[in-house]
Amino acid sequence: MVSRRDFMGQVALAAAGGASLGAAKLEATPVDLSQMTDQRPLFVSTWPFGQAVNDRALAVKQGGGSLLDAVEQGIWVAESDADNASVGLGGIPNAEGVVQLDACIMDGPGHRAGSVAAIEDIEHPISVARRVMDNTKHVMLAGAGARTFALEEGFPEVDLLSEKQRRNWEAWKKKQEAPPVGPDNHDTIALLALGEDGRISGGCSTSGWGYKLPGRVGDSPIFGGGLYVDNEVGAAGSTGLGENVMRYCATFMTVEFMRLGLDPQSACIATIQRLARTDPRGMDLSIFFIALDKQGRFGAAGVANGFQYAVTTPQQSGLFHSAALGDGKKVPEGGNRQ
Ligand code: SD4
Repeated sequence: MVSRRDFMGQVALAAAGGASLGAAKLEATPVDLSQMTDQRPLFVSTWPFGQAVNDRALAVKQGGGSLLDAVEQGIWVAESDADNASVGLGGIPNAEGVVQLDACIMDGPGHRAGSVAAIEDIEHPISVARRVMDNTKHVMLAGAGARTFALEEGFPEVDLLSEKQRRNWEAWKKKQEAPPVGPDNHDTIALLALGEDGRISGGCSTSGWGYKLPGRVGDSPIFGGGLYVDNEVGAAGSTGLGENVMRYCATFMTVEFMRLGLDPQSACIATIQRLARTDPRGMDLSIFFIALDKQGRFGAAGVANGFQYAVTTPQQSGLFHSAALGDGKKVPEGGNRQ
């Protein structure tokens, strides 16, 4: 069994290996042995709050649920946490003070997918995304239509705006400044899962960019944006400024890099390098990726230091630091919202 401390002890090496890659080459970093496991199920998710999500997912799976149940119900933990200001209940509202949520889910076998965008008044958009996948002929529902569908499916109507976020929003409205988000309460949950039978599933859920324009849809409900799953290869998820992810189909790119032979961390690095070469902003993109492959390897990379991700199997659970590219600046106070 590898303890959390052992996990943490190995991360510096992994990060250093990632950062040393040349800018234009498609090449693998040496795989850190702590970044592969034959233990199943394997859950990999974004940010330290992903650990509680992984724990729930593991419990659901061990309790007899499917891998997809594990993904869905794991994500419920972040969605129901009112102290988490970037997912579900208690999320930061849009510029009009309305919480609008984005989420998607993918199931590797059959390449099945469901998604909701800019949905209001529903605590668990990940479950609505699953119903879209399971109960409709469609892949994505947005806005008022998504909300109506959810209510018809029996989801309760919930006031998602917490008192704290309402006060913050009123203060923001007066000043129209950057949102006051602390380092412990930011960002999207993306959860990737590999089952005992090689099945791969994933989900993603967020309240998106705080004080966004009403109707803004980020990368999180977009396949190839916030999430991509390919049952032959692996899965990737993203957090950060969605505008800089969805323009590039970045998680699709990460999975395709893995198909070409890169390990997950190298694939995340190669994705960021590709975007940075193309984008006028270079590395100034505020983006972070996690990935896992069919063999049970996992990894992450971002354009700044300080992005942590959670990894859980029945035998071990811990946080890793991602490889950091760019100039190694820290994730800014307040997460990556700008
Ligand atoms: C979005 N990617 O809506 C999400 C939010 C996020 O760090 O992850 N913020 O753009």
